[in-house]
Amino acid sequence: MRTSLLRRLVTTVTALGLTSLGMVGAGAAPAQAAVSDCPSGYFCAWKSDNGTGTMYKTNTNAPTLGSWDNTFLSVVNRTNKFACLYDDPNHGLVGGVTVVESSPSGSEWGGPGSDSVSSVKFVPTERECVLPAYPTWHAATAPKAAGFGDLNADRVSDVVVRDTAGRLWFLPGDGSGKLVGTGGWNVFNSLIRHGDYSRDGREDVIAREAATGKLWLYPGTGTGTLGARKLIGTGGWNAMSRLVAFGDLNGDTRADLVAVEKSTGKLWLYPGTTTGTLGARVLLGTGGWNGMNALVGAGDMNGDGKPDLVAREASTGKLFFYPGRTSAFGPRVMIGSGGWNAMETILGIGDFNGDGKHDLTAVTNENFDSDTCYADGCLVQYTGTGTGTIAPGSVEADDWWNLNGAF
Ligand SMILES: [Ca+2]
Ligand SMILES: [Ca+2]
Ligand SMILES: [Ca+2]
Ligand SMILES: [Ca+2]
Repeated sequence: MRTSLLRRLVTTVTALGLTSLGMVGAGAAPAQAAVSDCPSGYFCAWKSDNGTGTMYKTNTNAPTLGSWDNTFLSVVNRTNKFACLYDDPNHGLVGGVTVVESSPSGSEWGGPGSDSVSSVKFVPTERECVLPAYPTWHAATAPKAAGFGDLNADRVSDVVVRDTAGRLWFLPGDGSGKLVGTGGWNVFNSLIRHGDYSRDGREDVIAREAATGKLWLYPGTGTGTLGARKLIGTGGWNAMSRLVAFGDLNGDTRADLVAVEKSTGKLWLYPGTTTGTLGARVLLGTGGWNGMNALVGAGDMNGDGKPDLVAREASTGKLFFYPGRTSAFGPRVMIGSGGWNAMETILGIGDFNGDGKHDLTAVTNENFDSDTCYADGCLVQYTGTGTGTIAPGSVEADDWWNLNGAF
């Protein structure tokens, strides 16, 4: 779907002979408008293919182009947003759409990929040229009490998505999306949830700051939004390759964190405490956990009351189920025989189909190939059987591309 809707702008500055512009000799005609005449903060277009002649400019959405309709032959985007060029007026999607990336300096310019541009729109993320900022998420009401994978406590499994502009979107499960983080979230290199760390009965989010290795708690408010953050790890958390917000593994009813130590491959339990901070760590796995390239806090998939772990083995693409015990995991069981490296993200977000059993959700990467989805950006749903295993996957959406994580 994406390739038919989005064409990338190819810029070839030197091939278009721009270097000769401005080098007019004595007695020559006055210099024409050139690409460099496009003001900072504007999108500009010309009827010539080399950025000369009469110049069109705008920095606001243009549903129609008047006398400029179907005339753009060269363009430059000096705004700080993506410029979407539509073959249809009014930003319609029947014809083609070209995305022109931001080039504030104006150094990147070229042909628009179409001589039939009829409207222009500016958006913060590329996907918004053709789709909402957030992807499609549908889930059913679960019969059991709220708690796992349910930030707004309505018993419907929900997802939080980060977009490429650093915003957070809360997807309640009815196909809609709500902006819950207006920007700045790209400073984190890990975003996790699953469990109530602050003990107010609401699920919280934990974020690791890439630049500092600090760990922050963003308390859930119970509506899908997040409250004022609190520092729960003063530094050093970048020594961990993977963090999993897990639910309660040690059985004290407080949610815990599980993490893999990069240098040793050890798996550690960081217990939640009465104050909402993390207590002294406990060894869960003596080594080898660096061989896993995804860890998923999946909730209680086998129905014994203890949350379980799902992990992907990097070398084989196999998926394993580790049943939770008290401050430990039982022997693992293979629940996916291969191919799981074609998933960009594997999410444990509770019971999405409302049968009372925890399920798994995955978003594909460029290596995925099936009858119903090719390449990245598909949402594949795997219903849990209640024993820790999962049923074959079903592709439920194809608009999960051009995002920056989901949790
Ligand atoms: Ca919910
Ligand atoms: Ca605990
Ligand atoms: Ca369990
Ligand atoms: Ca289920």
